[in-house]
Amino acid sequence: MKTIIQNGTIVTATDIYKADILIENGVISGISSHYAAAPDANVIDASGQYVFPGGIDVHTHLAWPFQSTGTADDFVSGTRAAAAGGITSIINFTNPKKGQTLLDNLQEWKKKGESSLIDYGFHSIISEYNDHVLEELPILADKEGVTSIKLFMAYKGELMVNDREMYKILKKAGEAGIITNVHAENGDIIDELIAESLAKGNTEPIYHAYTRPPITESEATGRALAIAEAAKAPIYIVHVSCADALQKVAEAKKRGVQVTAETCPHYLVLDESYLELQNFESGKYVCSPPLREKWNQEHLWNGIAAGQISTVGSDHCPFLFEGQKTLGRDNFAKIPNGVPGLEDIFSIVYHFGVNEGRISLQKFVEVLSTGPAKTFGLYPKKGSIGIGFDADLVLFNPNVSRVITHKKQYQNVDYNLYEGTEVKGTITLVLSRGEVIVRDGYVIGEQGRGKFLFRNKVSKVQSTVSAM
Ligand code: DUC
Ligand code: ZN
Ligand code: ZN
Ligand code: ZN
Repeated sequence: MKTIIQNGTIVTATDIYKADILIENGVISGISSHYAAAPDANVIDASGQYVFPGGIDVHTHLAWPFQSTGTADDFVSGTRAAAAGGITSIINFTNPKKGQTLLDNLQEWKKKGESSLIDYGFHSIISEYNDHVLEELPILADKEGVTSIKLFMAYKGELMVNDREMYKILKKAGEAGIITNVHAENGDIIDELIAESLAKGNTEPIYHAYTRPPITESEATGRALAIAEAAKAPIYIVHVSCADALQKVAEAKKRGVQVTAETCPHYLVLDESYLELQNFESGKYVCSPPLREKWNQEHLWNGIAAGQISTVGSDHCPFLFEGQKTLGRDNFAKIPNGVPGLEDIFSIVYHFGVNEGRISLQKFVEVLSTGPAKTFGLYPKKGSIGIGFDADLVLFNPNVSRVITHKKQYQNVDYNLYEGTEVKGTITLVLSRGEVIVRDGYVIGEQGRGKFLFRNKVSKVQSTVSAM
């Protein structure tokens, strides 16, 4: 069966044009000014709508054990939420058990991934350095198509690695064609600031922000970039939240460091004042790095427009308010760090970015699809609309508004960060490899249809920089 999408406005990272799309066997087989309806074709009318490449969210924590609890979405609820929100591929973090090899750990995560509705890959987290880890890296890339790993510079005792370990891992990863994600916060200073704060009886959620000030992020960002430079390896800085850290990225790019930077919707739209909401509503907004003073947002948007930031990832790390976030009612340090966001990333970036004039339509596609695909070895299979690409497509009506509410979400959380926010633009149809998986807000695709993404090696980070 063929599918023809007629009369839509196709948007890629470089172009906007009206054309019809022909899909055969899940792949885009033609783009033309017109394809006539045929008896053997399923025809979709996209008049008045944008046709975007499916979103690629490279920062998700589905089914993730963390801080003595675990995230509220698994691969069933999480990938349904993703699909509903226009995301057709995710790359999720693994979480290794102490003493387990990366390869054994990956097999466990691939099993979990089998219930996915959309296509999925993994970044292998390395939290325990040993020589075996180094030996496994080339196998991970060559045999498993896992071409990215993740290191943490915070969460000592649970995830943190030291500088020497980082250097050795980055160096070997770079040689193996693997890009290293880095969570850049100075864990030692933060642990001391938390201890000082609690000793003074400062236990409210706002102290989460005060004990993780921008200097702890910018210092670690600068250090991570220096380590990557010394190791001559590509590096991906996850969740850049503030102007000072972004400045470190800009300086490193100037020196020729192979760095790609990501920010998240919550840093673009929400600010530190949410951590002062009454009745512990503030607990809902605790994530790391923390929400920042509002003036940082303009720097992040400008960073996207100028190409310093190449991707927006959700950092979807959902915890229930009742029973999980409330663990820290009397002590901010016990609030699990993380916020939900996968279902709304597309809407939020479109509304506050494109609608409000901060970025172009092409830039929107670049940071949500093309940039992530190029950075993580999925391009040119995913990440654009062109002949030979998977038919992962989002039909979007820019003239219909919707109000975001947790009452109408697929993600398994009892709240939404953007509750009550009206966003202009609504997803009407989502296709994954040519199959309609979401129609008018309803997920109709079957669980388990998602495929594991065997990714290309990342020998050199391809620049996704372009003007606004
Ligand atoms: N930050 C979060 O908010 N959650 C997961 C881990 C992290 O780094
Ligand atoms: Zn036509
Ligand atoms: Zn992180
Ligand atoms: Zn994260």
